[in-house]
Amino acid sequence: MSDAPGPGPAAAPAGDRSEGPNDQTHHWWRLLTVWVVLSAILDPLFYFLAGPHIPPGTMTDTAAGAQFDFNVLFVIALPVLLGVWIYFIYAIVMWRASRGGPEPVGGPDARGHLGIQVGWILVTTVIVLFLAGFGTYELVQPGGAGGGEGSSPIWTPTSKTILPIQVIGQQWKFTYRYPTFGGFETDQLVVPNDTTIQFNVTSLDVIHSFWAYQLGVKADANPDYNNVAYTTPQQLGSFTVRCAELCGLWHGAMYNGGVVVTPQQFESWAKGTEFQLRKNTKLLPPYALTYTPDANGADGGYYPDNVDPYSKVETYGASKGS
Ligand SMILES: [Cu+2]
Repeated sequence: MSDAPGPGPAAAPAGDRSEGPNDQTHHWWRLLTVWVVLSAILDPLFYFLAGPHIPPGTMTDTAAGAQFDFNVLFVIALPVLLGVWIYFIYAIVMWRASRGGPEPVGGPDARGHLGIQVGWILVTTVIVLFLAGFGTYELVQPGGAGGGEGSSPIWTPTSKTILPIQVIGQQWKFTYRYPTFGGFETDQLVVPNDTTIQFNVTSLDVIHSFWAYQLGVKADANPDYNNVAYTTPQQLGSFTVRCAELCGLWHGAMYNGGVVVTPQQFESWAKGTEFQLRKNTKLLPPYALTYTPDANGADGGYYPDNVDPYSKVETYGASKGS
């Protein structure tokens, strides 16, 4: 930035009274110094003071990943923001028209400066390309980073033991089925710590979105579709689940909570609930990755039931039998 061309007579800022026309490069050095010093102070301040509190927290590996990614983006964005603001404020203070003085005029430099143009393009290109690479790596490396990856994920976690939990969106609640525990269904979401979870997200009616905020998991819930998202809890505690897709009248009330418990607590909860709900589980459709929408709606929804006589024909337009 110090290679500013020699000042011509018209290049001297008209409003600058304190310095002669030969001091142009001083502006750059001053701006550069303020920018470097402020960036060097504010970046670490943000990263170490605010960074650990940035949502969604660190309850799972994917949440921690999202927090880290946000902080990296912010640390890179802050100097850019500072550069614009510092120059803006400096220009207003230094080069404003003086009262009753001559109008400020743009000199030759105002029309183009090769160094600044090349530098600006180079720096922004490097930043954007770096972030594209960084973002891609951060998405792939943790097995989809908590996002829904579709029914056949290409980025899978390395963990050998994976607990599948089915998330069923429906107007207007989420229920959860645990296929490795007899396929019982409950509206309680309990997940074990230190265990890789495979959420199989689907819907019985319209499109919903399973957003387990503190888990750093968000996956669309579509009828007739199994959307897979992975995460691994690393902290005990409670979290919230919200529907993040406008899904009808009570969309705003479609939320509940869940808990991360120890693997031992989970094991006893799951076995206990499996036993407790065993009669209900028999009435449910067999566990499947998706459930065919059933127009009969005998259960207040499209969940195909295998006990209701009206629901044997699971197609739209099915009529009541004789
Ligand atoms: Cu919903």
